[in-house]
Amino acid sequence: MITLDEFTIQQLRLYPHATGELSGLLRAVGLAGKLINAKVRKAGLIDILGRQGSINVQGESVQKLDVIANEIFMKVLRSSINCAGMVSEENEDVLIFDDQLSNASKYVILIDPLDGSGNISVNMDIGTVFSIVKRITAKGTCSQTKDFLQDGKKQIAAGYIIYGSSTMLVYATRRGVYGFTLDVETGEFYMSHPSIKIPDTGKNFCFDYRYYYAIDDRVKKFVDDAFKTRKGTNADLSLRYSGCMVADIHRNLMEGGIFLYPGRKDKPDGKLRLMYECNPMAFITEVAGGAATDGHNRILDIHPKDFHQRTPLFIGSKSMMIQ
Ligand code: AHM
Ligand code: MG
Repeated sequence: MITLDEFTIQQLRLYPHATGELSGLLRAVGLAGKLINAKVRKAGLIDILGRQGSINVQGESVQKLDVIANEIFMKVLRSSINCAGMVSEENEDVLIFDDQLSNASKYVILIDPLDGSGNISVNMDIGTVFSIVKRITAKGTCSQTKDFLQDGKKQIAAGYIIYGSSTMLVYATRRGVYGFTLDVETGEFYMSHPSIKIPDTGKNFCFDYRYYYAIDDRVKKFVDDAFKTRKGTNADLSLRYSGCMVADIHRNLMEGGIFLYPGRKDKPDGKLRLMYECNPMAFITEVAGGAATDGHNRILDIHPKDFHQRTPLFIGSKSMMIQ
């Protein structure tokens, strides 16, 4: 039984020059996840369900739990002193931690504190997604653009937490993808999935079909072909779409499948955010042996221009990808 804390410390020993900051940062994310989990588990009993009343930087209605999760991350990461700042789906601007120790940290983090927030009020899966990059400016001079606006392929680590029938934290470094399940009795994340590899194909096809008539002909054909009953091939494909990208991609990592959120006539770049949704999920999926593109190009090669920019996303088992 290896805990998340023990495992990150063990990993540290593999690198003689490591300072322990990445391990510390991953443990801080784990702590924030436990605090959010504690709220989620009694969501129907305390006053945290429903809309908060404001509209976020994305123009979307903010749920109370979105705000709570964001505040938990801001507090935990600031006091962990293992990152120099954070970008969040819920904050318009970059948050730089300006105390001396944080500002000397090697890493910055980009987060969607609560993914799938439309699922909260109906007690369905929700998640957290995070991306960690190494800052490139000198210590004490953290820069909003240089440090945070880096290509996805520069990620040092990325992960997600799924608040599902159990709560899991999954993270990837270039070495592998590791999954930990929260034991609520002891309050520890224990390693449950030591090496996650995505099957090369699978049964799951995750797409919000209501957009079928607004997507371009190429993607329409991709969807049509997937569901054509061909003996011995895709006859048993299931349409799965939970409204929580983290949950759908998690299922595909376990069983094989594809998730797509394409661009459409009214939203050519789709909905999902590059920096803290698509990049981290693409990094994890690639390390697990899968693929992630915007329909043409690799997600991890996109040069970002804005912290909150969107991109179409096709992600999952290699043999199921759009060509
Ligand atoms: P959120 O981060 O505001 O919750 O939005 C992201 C979510 C994804 O988890 C999910 O796949 C998608 O939005 C659902 O959107 P749609 O209703 O357009 O299919
Ligand atoms: Mg999201």
